[in-house]
Amino acid sequence: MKLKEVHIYSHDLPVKNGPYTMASGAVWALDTTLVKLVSDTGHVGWGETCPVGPTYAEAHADGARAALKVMAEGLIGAEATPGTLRRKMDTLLTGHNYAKAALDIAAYDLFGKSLGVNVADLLGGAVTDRVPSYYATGVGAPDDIARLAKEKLDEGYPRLQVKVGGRPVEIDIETISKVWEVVKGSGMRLAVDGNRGWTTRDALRVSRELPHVPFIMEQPCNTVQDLEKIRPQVSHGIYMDENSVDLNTVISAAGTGLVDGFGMKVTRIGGLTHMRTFRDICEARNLPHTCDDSWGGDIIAAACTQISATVKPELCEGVWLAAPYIEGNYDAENGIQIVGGHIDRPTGPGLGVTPDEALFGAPVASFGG
Ligand code: 0XW
Ligand code: MG
Repeated sequence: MKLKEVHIYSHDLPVKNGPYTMASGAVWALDTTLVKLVSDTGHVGWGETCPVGPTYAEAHADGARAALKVMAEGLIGAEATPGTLRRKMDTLLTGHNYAKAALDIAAYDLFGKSLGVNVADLLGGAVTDRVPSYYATGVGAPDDIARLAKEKLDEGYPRLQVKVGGRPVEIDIETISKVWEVVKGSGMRLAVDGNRGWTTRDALRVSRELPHVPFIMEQPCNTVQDLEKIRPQVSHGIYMDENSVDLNTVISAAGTGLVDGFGMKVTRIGGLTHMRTFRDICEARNLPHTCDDSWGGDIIAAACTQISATVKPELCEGVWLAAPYIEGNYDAENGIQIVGGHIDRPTGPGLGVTPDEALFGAPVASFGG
C-alpha cells in the first residue's frame, strides 16, 4: 500500500466559555491543522496537530503547516506504514515533531483502516475501553477554583489539575489549600501545573508551605536546570511536561530519576510511534504519565484515547481533552466525549472516528493525486 495523496487543512476551534488560561497567557480560539492521507488502495487516514497558541510550546499553527508542506511531496509513493513514513519524514525535515505527529497519527489511522484493525491494537492492545480523564482548572481565584474542584469531583473525575503561576505565589498557595479542603478524603488525585511559570524560589516555597497536601508539581519552572535545582529540596513529586520535547530528554529524565512522572503530549513527542516508545520507557521505570495533547478536536482526542487505553492502568494518569471547550464533534456518531470523568474508546478500525470533512472546507495545500 503506497501513499498517493496528502491534503492539509486549517480549521478554527473557538474556546467555549473562553478564555482558557495558563501561566503563559489566555487563549480564545485555536487554529488546528488536519492532515488527510489517501493510499493507492483508496483508504483514508486523518491526523491533527493543534498548538495551544504560540507561547505554550515551541510550536505554532502556521509552523505546523509550513513543516507539513516541506515533507508532503517527498512522502508520495512511499510505503504507507507508520514506521516507514516516520523514517522518511526524518530524511525530509529535522525536528518539528509537532508537525510530524499529524502525519504519524494519520499513518496509524490509515494503516488501521486498511487492515480493519483499531489503533490501540496496532499499539500493542487495549487494556480498557474506558479511560480516565482529568480536568484542568485554568488559573483563577481561589474560591472559584475550589468550587470548580467540587463540581468536577461530583462529575466523577478521578484527577484534577490546578493551574497556577503568572501571579503572586501567595494566591497559588491559597488556591491549592482551598482545593485540598474540598477534595481531601475523596481519593481524587491532584496535580498542580505551573506551566513553567514559577521561579525555583516559588516552587520551593509552595512545597515548604503545603507539606500536608499530596499534590504532584507539574512543570513548575521553566527549564530542565530549574527542575534539577529544586529536585533535592522539595518533598512533592515532580512531573515533567513542557520540557519533555523528545525521546532523548525523556530517556535522560527517566534514567537519572529527575522526575516522578510526565505530563505527555502526543504531538510534542512526535505522534503515536514515539508515544508508544515513551509509554514503554515509562513502564520500564514505573513512571506514571498522562496521554494528552495541548488542544485539538476528535482526531487528536481519539489518538490520545487509543494510546492511553494501552497504558498499564496503575501508570495511567489520564487523558486531558479539549472536548469540554469545543462546540460539537468532527464525527457526529463516534466523536470523543468525556462522561463522568471518563472517555469511552471508539473501537472501530483505525482511530475509530471519521471526520465530516465538509467542516474543514478546501485544503490549504494538496500533494499527489
Ligand atoms: C491541561 N493541558 C493538558 C492542556 C493545555 O493545553 C496544557 C496542558 C498542560 O498540562 O500543560
Ligand atoms: Mg502541563
